[in-house]
Amino acid sequence: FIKSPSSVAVLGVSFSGGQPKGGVDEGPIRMIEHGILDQIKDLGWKVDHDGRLDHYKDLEPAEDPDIGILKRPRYVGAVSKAVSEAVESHARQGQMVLTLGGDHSIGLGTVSGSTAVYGEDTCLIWVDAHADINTPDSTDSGNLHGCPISWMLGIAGKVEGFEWVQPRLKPSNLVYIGLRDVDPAEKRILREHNIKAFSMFEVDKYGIGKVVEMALDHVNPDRTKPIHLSFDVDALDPSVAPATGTPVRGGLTFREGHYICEAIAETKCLVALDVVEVNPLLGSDEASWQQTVKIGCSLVRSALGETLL
Ligand code: Z70
Ligand code: MN
Ligand code: MN
Ligand code: MN
Repeated sequence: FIKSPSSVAVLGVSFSGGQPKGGVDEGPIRMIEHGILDQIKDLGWKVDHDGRLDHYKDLEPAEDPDIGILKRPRYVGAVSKAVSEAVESHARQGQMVLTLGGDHSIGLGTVSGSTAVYGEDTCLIWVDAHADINTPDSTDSGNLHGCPISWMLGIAGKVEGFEWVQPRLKPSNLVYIGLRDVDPAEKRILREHNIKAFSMFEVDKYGIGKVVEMALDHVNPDRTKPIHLSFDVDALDPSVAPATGTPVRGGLTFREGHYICEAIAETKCLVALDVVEVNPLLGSDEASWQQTVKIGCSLVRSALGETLL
């Protein structure tokens, strides 16, 4: 893979079907209105954005009845397939791929696009309050943004809409940072597959610098493998990023969140970045959603090298 690409493709995925709250589909447009594209250009990147915000409305099936408890399975599956193809085609051209979400179900698409190109070397760093690793059998909510990783690992079983998925992520190449709201069934899955996770407990215990170093040492000891960073803004403390669907207290500070992005930028191994679950219709007032949009943009800039001298 190209260690320092000069061009970044920006995909706006205006999708909310992986969870019940409206508004998360407005994350991309608000980040673009806030100036994220020019901000990236100002960092010296060539920005490839076709001006489209994909709602994938044409992929919404006329009928999409629940499968067991799973909500909108065919729509979520179809959107992730389209996202995967888009990410793959840009990555094949040697571009960094930035995906602005949208709810985290689209992570199945973005990561599938990366692993299609970079294969089993691909490292996935999932920054989140949640593990998003429920299987269709283990989920209690039926919200598919809580399940994308189970498909990547090939433990989801067969579900209509997801036949296209090729599980190419090795459990040893996955690491979490920021967890604090993990379902009992998810804890069993993490243990069973020996998946490395740094919860807020480890962030407090070791400090963010050590945690990121240990996370990188686990998935990418020589700093030679491509990294996909999937950043759910609910990893941040709700006082820092209030406008998100499932805020959980006790999260990352402003600096801890940015530090993760900066340390990954420093490796020069980043090939893809997702910033998801920004919901401008949530938060108590105008200032609180604007603060969240602004932080989404500054996380992107940090991951793309802003803070490095
Ligand atoms: C829970 C579930 C989740 C985000 C909530 C929550 C998952 N484990 N993810 N909010 N971003 O429903 O499966
Ligand atoms: Mn394009
Ligand atoms: Mn998530
Ligand atoms: Mn989350």
